[in-house]
Amino acid sequence: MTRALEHWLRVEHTAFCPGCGHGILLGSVIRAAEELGLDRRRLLFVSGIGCAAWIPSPNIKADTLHTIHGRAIAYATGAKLAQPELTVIVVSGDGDISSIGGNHMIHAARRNIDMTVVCANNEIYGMTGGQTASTTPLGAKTATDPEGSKYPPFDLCALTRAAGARYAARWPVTRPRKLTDSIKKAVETKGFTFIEAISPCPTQFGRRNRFDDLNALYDHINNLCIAREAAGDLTREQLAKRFVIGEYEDV
Ligand SMILES: Cc1ncc(C[n+]2csc(CCOP(=O)(O)OP(=O)(O)O)c2C)c(N)n1
Ligand SMILES: [Mg+2]
Repeated sequence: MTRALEHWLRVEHTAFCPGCGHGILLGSVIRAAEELGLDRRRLLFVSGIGCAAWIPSPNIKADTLHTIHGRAIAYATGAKLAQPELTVIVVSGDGDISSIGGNHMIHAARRNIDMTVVCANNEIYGMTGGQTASTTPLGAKTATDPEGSKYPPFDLCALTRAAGARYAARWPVTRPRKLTDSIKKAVETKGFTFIEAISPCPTQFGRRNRFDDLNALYDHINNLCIAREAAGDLTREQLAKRFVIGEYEDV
């Protein structure tokens, strides 16, 4: 962590497992806050429950609401309605935001509540032992689907855009500069905006899916990424296991 960002941190070390992508996302979030020059007196981070919910709280030195599972966006909505001058940024996990919290996600997008939601997608419920999430890839092994998940995952950017998000973007944590730039753009865009950060989970996802070597998991995720521009020629089936990366915005 560079010196310029240290004043955004409350802690010297995070509690994330070795190789977890959430720490890289933490870096991108505070770099975006720093580069935007966000005023801490008008800034609120909100998270639910899960490993990713620890990204803002206790790590970021700003006001943080560490709430209950699946309800981060509901709390964030309340805070924004009570104090419209706040910049509200939700940072939480794929399970928290899009599985148990999926209804809040789509309705906040539909109502165009002015907030940015950063979803750390590690494709699994990391903290509770590796259960299947709404983002788990078809065929991926989890604690609850030892034979492989039977259902396709949500495309969270398409889902939030269809529900009304003014801006959405998807990047893996291996592209931290892209993530930072998209978080900045999302925060600066009025209305509901959504960032999906693909964040590898070596402990729960990697271990069950035979990525014993950390590099293999990171390589695997990088290899699955395909730019939006290049994805246009592929069929739904061909794209089913890929991460289409890039920005989705109004023209
Ligand atoms: C109402 C309720 N249901 C279930 C739980 C158990 N629980 C806590 S975190 C979590 C999953 C978190 O997964 P995710 O949001 O993807 O975060 P990750 O740990 O993967 O970063 C679950 C099921 C809970 N705390 N509260
Ligand atoms: Mg998760």
